[in-house]
Amino acid sequence: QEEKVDLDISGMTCAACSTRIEKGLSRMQGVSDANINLSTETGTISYTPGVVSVDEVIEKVKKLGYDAVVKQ
Ligand code: 9UX
Repeated sequence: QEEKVDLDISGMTCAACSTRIEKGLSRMQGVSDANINLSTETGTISYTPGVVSVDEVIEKVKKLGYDAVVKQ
């Protein structure tokens, strides 16, 4: 029952930023994969609903110092 969500992420200025977000999100319970693209300012996160929510993923990105919204 794994799902994927696409995010628009702003505030990344160097390649280490995208790596920081990937590592931070990957450490969360319920997140199985996080691919962040610096040049397109997007990310795809694989997660298990019920273990972690999209809101919690977005809050984590914000705690790391960036902003994120669900990609429309
Ligand atoms: Mo690069 Mo990003 O020095 O927070 S890691 S700007």
